[in-house]
Formats: sequence, C-alpha cells, structure tokens
Amino acid sequence: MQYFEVNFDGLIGPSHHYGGLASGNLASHRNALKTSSPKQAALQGLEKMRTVLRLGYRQGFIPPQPRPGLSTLRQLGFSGSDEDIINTAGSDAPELLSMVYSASSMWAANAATVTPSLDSADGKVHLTPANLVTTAHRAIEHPYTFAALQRIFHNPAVFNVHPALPGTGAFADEGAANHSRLCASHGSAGTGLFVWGRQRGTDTTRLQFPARQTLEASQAIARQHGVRQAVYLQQSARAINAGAFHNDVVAVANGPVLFFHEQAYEAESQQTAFAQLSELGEFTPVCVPAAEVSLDEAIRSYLFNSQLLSGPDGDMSAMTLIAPTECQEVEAVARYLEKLTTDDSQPIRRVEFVDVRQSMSNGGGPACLRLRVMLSEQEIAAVNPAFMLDEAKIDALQQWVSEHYRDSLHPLDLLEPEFMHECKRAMAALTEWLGCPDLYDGLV
Ligand code: SUG
Repeated sequence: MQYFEVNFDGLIGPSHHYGGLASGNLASHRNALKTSSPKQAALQGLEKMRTVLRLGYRQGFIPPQPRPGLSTLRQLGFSGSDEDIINTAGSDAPELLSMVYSASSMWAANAATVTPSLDSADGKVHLTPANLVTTAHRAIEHPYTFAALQRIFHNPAVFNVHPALPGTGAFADEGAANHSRLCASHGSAGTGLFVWGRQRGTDTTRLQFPARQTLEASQAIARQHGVRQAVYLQQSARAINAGAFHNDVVAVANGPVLFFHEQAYEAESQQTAFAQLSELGEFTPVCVPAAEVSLDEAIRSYLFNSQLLSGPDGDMSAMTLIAPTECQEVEAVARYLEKLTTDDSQPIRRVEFVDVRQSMSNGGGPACLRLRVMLSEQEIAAVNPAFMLDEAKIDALQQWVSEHYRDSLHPLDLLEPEFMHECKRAMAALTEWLGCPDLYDGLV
C-alpha cells in the first residue's frame, strides 16, 4: 500500500504578536514587543502551503485557537463581562493579555506527536496533543488542540486521538518537534526517534535555558501509541544553551535520512542511538560539521527547521528541502547548501526557499509550522475533508485573512476591547466557512 506525507499547517491567527514569551527561544526574546503584521504572517503561511501543494504534496491545515483565552483569565480570577476582563487585565497584568492572545498554536509541529498506523501495535494512527507545560502561553493550547484534532481525524476506527499527558514538568512534552520517524520508505514500518533534553535526576545546572522535553514524556507517548520500534536520543546541553529549544532547530529527518548538526546531541547518547537505528533498518545520517556551519549560524538561519520531503510519490532518491529564506542570507549556510545538493553521497537534491519571516521572528520556521502525518490513501479518505486544502480553498482563506486581519499589531493594541471583538468575528467567520461553528464549544 502506498503512504503519503500529509502536512497539516497551523493557520496563523489574527492576534499574532511578539510577546517575548518563550524563554530559550532567541528570536522571541530578540523581537519582544516589536510590532508584528498578523496579515502578512497568515498570508506567508498560506503561501508556504500553496508552494508545498504545487510541488505535488497533500496539504491540510489546523485552524487557529480562539483568542483571547478568556476562560484562562476567568480561571486566573478576572470576572465580569468580556470587556471588563480585558480592561482589568490590561491595567493590572498586561503580560497576561499577551499570554492569552498568543497565536502560538500556529507552530503545529508542537501540536502533537503522531505515530503512523504502520508503526503502532494496533494498526491505528495515534496522535497525542503536546502539553507544552514549559511555557504558560503554550500550556493553554492543548484542550483546543485536542478538540481540533478530534474534529480533523474524526474516524475512531482509523485514528486514536489521545488527551495530552499530565500537565507537570516531569512529563513536559513538545510534540513532533522532538520526534522523527526513520524508515526505508514511507510505506515500510519505521522507527520513532524520540529526542529529549532532561530526565528525572538530570543536573540542570548545566542548562541556561529550559529543556522542554523529558525522557519520561517521550517514553509515555511511545507506550501510549504502542510504538513497535523506539529509539531515544539526548539533546546536547550545548545546543539547548545556544538556543535549540526544540530538536527541530538542529535536525530534520525523512525516510532513512537524519540531517543534523554535529553538536545537536550528547556524544554518548548519539553513539548508542545511531547504533540502534542502523541495527533497526536503513539509516543515512547526514551530519553538518560545526566547522562548516556553526551552531549559531544554524540557529540564526534555521537551516534545520526546513521541511525535508521525498518526491510526491515517495521517491527517496531525490529529496527537497523547503528552507527559510534566511538560509540565503547567512553566508556559511548558503555555501553549505550549494555544496549539499551536488553531493551524491546523500539524497538531498534541491532546495526551495519560502518566506515565513513573521513566524521566524518568533522562532518558528517552515518545519515548526506543520504537523506531519503519514497516511495511506484509505486513511486520507478518513480525514475530515473540511481541513484538506486545494488552491481554491487557499484563495478563500487568503480572502478571509485580508478581510479580518490587521496590517500591524503592537502588544499594547491587545488592551483595546475592540481588538477582542475583531478576533471573535474572524474566528466566527472561519468556523462558519469550515462548517464547524461548534469547533471549540465548551472551551471558550
Ligand atoms: O514555543 N515561539 C514558539 C516557537 C515554536 C517553534 N516550534 C518548533 N520549533 N517546532 C515557542 O518557543 C514565541 C511567542 C512570543 O514570544 O510571542 C513562541 O512561543
């Protein structure tokens, strides 16, 4: 049976702003409190989806979450009408407004961990929303993500959408950003590669920034999904301290290929994991040496936050890297990429650049913006078609963005109650268009 990589991108919401909310994410820190353009952000995201669609791949999307998260503000003690809540939070705790307005669900690589049916014990596709407990603005995402995933993957005979792991630091989980699948071909059984930053008892004094994924969370996901082949690999403290808050900032996999930075992993853990991967099946590590691209250059350009794709029919011999345009601007990276595509010892043959600068300024590149789901033709038919895209639907979504989004947004604009109404109107129009006006019922 043939399997296809289907990407579900996070549609960027109307409250996209630079809140400086993510510790360890250098771009978020650097751009804190600058003016964003929600309109440009969403249009860039949709153009990326169009690029991938035009290259011949299937493309879906995950809708934005309702913002502001008024139920969170109520939980935090604010009361009265919706306007009262915005006004009081705006004067007493504006940082909480930024938190509940974050459009962070756009980074769909953090929406969930996915195990394809080929790799799970019961032959179903398993999805677990990430609890994202490390940062407050992201920890509020998972109930909405769960609702959206249940709606998209709505056939329980084919899909099992689990609730998030317990919301505690011991099971801190960041989803597919720390998970990859290695396999000989899309249609053959693969190995889940789970990358983690800390485990019970880890001496975290070496870490300047939080390690967002625990080994215990990764093990729980593998157990829950009935993953038949799992390998665990430890992120290096050096990479985390340099700003690799997720594994997908320093590595990307596709088929048998793991394209990664030399300093991404703890050496001993890498040696063990790579030996296991070679034992379990075809494994082609493509290591980018620090002497050619430093960690700093890799993180600045987001080279590894590219989408690495086989041919649309699954051809593993000629892969395409969908890379952020920033890679053309960091000299060492541009030079490296030129060399890479002519190096016959590995299958990456082509680089396609996409402009997702609005998202990049918050630390999210092309790969952050998508949740990758490996599906057979029958499984694709079991996906709710409302969430699958073609060019006409992308046009319609661009039209919706143009009608409802602001050209520019400063974090202080979040204090205006009128902005809340704008966001509500945009979401109502979207869920109506989708035919799911009750998508987030009970959660708002
Ligand atoms: O969790 N940025 C996100 C970026 C996530 C990128 N995803 C992957 N690497 N898969 C994060 O750090 C910044 C929000 C702000 O500061 O306004 C933010 O949440």
